[in-house]
Parts: sequence; structure tokens; C-alpha cells
Amino acid sequence: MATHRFDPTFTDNVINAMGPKTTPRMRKLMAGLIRHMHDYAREEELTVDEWMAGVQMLNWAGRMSDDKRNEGQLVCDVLGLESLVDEITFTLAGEAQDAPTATAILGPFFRADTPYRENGEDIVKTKPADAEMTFMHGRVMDFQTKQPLVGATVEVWQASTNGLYEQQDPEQVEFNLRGKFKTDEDGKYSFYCLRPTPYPVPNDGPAGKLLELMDRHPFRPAHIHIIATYDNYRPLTTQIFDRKDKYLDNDSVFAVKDSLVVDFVPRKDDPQAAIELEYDVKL
Ligand code: MBD
Ligand code: FE
Repeated sequence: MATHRFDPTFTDNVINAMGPKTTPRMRKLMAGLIRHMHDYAREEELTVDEWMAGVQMLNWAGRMSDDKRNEGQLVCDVLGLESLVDEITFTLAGEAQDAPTATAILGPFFRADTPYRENGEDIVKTKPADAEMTFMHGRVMDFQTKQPLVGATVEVWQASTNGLYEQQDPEQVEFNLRGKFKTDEDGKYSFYCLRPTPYPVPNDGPAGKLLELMDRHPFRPAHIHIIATYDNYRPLTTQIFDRKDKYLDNDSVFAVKDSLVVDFVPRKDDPQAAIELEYDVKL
């Protein structure tokens, strides 16, 4: 016989409906999810109309999502979930006192098939009129020994000055503002890029609707995404942020950490770039 929804055993019945062939981790994750969702609905006295509005938002996110628009992830991002999970995953793994470079979220605009480029190459293949060309360089090193890691991979991506990543913008050539680099015999990488600029996350879909309903702005501080990998070291996914940016303290996706804030400085005697960023990655 069905139990009344306010009967506390109702939630147990739903959880206990899981069969023996589920894995222990799946059983635990689903039990927690069901329990928290039921408690949430009871505590907030969620109405059918409110629940249906949520369902419609999920359906909308699904309809919008394709390989150029990762709306489900963006919805998680504006609710702080990707940043929370990142923190849980990489803090529970244990940080030494003199720690590796801090992690930050991957975000919805990563592309798996970014090409390798030569050190010193310009990733600005479609140059916007207001480009502030920047030379970014540094080393990848072992966080404990500080030894350079030779042949490490540094992958980067950034949005253009119009606030769009290459796959969002038909005006940019494919893989514009993206590249993978291998560190040289001194553990060094280098490339030319744009000084990153702040921009709003796409706000014409459910993530934008949620921001509007919560009376929040969609802006992210200027950032460059980095993934660094080397042999059997723990891969690093992170972002670095411009110290001069006005959104550092209110990133719409909650990804900023103090240790990831960097200083872009003037660069002399380089016709290709008037700005420079030296950044070492510690794995
Ligand atoms: C971005 O550019 C981004 O990096 C993240 C994490 C979320 C939305 C847009
Ligand atoms: Fe981004």
C-alpha cells in the first residue's frame, strides 16, 4: 500500500525500491539525492506549479545543449555546484603545505580536440580590433622539488574581446584562442594570447533566466583556462584571473581563488605584444 507523502517512511520506501544489482556507490548517491530532494520539497512546501517550472527549466536546458552550448553545466555553474564539487574532489585528495597550483572549474567551453602548437606561437588566429596582445610564459614544475617538468602539456583557452569562445562565434576561425603546448628542455612554455576581458555568461537560456530570477548579474572576471598534465602527476584543471578585474569578488560562477589571481605587466621591446604574464604551474 502506498504511504502518504508526509509519512517519513515514504522517502525510505522510494530509496528501498532500488534493486540488488545497483552498485554501492550508486545506491548511496541516489539515496542521498532522493532524501535531500524530498526534504527540500517538504521544507519549502513545494507546489505542483513550482516543481513544474523547474522541470521546464531542465527540459529547456536539454533542448539548448549541443556541442557548442553546454547549458546543463552552465546551470550548475551559476548555482555554484561545479565549484563546490571541484573543491570537494581536490581538497579531499589532500593538499601538502607547499601545495600544487590550486584547481578551478573546467566550465562549459572546453574542447577536447584542441591542436598542439609550437612554443612562442600566437593563438590569436582571428584578431579583434581591440586586442591587447599578451605574451604568456612560464614553467611547469614539481610543486615539492621545484624541478622543471620537461615535455609537460599546457593547454589553454580563452574568450575573445566580444565575450565569445570560438565555438560560440561564427566570426572566429576554428580553435581560435586555444592551444596545447609542450614544455621545452627547461620546462618552459610560451605563447601569445589576448589580455582576457570580463564577459557575461550566455544569458539567453535557463541559466540566464535563473540569474534574472535571483537578481544576479551574469559577468565573469577576465580569465584564461589552463589544463596542465605530466606523466603520472595529478592533472591540473584551473583558471587564472586578472587582478585588475572588477568582478573578482562576484564571479557569476564562483570560481575565483586568491592564489589564482595574476598580474599582467607591461612588456618592452616586443613588437608582437605590449603586455606580459609570467606564470609558473606547479603539479
Ligand atoms: C565560462 O567562460 C566559464 O569559464 C565558466 C566556468 C562558466 C561559464 C562561462
Ligand atoms: Fe571561461
